[in-house]
Amino acid sequence: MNEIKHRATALGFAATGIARLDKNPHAAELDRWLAAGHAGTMTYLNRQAAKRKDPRTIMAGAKAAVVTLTNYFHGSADPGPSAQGSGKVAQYAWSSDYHGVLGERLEQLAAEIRLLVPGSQTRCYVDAGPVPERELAQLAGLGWIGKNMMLIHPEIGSFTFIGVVLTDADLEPDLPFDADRCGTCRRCLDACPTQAFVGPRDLDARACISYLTIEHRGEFSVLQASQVGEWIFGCDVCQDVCPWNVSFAQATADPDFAARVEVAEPDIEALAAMDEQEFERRYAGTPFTRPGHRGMRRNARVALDR
Ligand code: B12
Ligand code: SF4
Ligand code: SF4
Repeated sequence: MNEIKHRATALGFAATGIARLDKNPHAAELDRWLAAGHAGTMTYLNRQAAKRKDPRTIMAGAKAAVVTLTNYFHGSADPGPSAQGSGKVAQYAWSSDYHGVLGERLEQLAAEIRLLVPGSQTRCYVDAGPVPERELAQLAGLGWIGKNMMLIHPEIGSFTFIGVVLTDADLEPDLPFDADRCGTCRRCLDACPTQAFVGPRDLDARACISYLTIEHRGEFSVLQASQVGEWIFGCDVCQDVCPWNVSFAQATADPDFAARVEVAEPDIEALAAMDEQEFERRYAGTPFTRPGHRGMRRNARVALDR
């Protein structure tokens, strides 16, 4: 369905592919990952497992997934230490909350699909929802799953958001991206500051800085605090070192993803002392609302104590 892809490009998506919905061929990997406890306190992943293992059950009659990538890269990979007085924030969080921006764009794409296939139904997902997004992106031909578990597009790299429109329209699927272009490389596994990878494509989220700074509630142990280091929201190390990003990632020119200095380079001294009202005023509508006032104050204090 080339017309859908043309319309997706016009809406600002960097790449689009179509996957036929079927049983998830890597359901066993998900089961093993959950059984090993690698999801930590993200218990919603256990509750959603049945749907992730068979995405046809997410929406009645769903036959296909239109999968999109949106580039959020802001500049050269591995930018070095954070600016003076500021903690490090993962690049995907440097702008306004992507859930809102992409949610609207996906709704526009869904409306186009319903126009092209009259009578069809659609449902949009980005990040929140029981959708195995990386798996569907690989099946839709958009790239391979790297050893760092990221979906890597061969011409764009991995600094991308995945957005999905499920539909009951009978769309012609793309071929899956079956090659594994990691080869013998293992830079991401070796560079992870917390050794969070148990093996290739197997991440113990409990040790991942992204999980610790965003999902973990309560204080950090002494070990966790030392591992988190300068990062106060997310972590980019396993993507910064990836040769596919070093060679191919291009900075986005999309105004909806323009970096906001108060998120990209937050003043950690101010953040560590900030009251809840001020936090709401400054950070409403940004990704910082996920860990919230408490979580971000904890992260800033730990970064200050280094
Ligand atoms: C929970 C979650 C996390 C957790 C756990 C991460 C993890 N590795 O699973 C935490 C909080 C740690 C996290 C961190 C990050 N996340 Co996150 N996260 C998710 C979420 C909500 C679910 C992922 C999940 O189900 N994990 C469980 C594992 C087992 O499943 P999976 O990742 O889908 O992996 C499947 C494949 O790997 C497949 N598989 C296994 N072996 C093989 C082998 C082959 C050959 C193939 C083809 C497939 C395959 O089986 C698995 C099960 O189906 C998704 C959104 C979504 N709805 O899917 C976003 C998502 C994966 N995250 C995303 C991002 C951006 C990040 C961060 C980069 C953010 C940051 N900078 O801090 C980091 C990256 C950490 C990393 N290296 O994975 C993006 C990834 C985009 C991309 N291009 O890949 C997603 C898709 C959100 C989005 N809509 O854009 N995240
Ligand atoms: S995001 Fe950071 S801590 Fe998490 S796996 Fe990648 S390098 Fe390790
Ligand atoms: S750093 Fe190397 S092993 Fe890791 S995802 Fe990139 S190419 Fe694959």
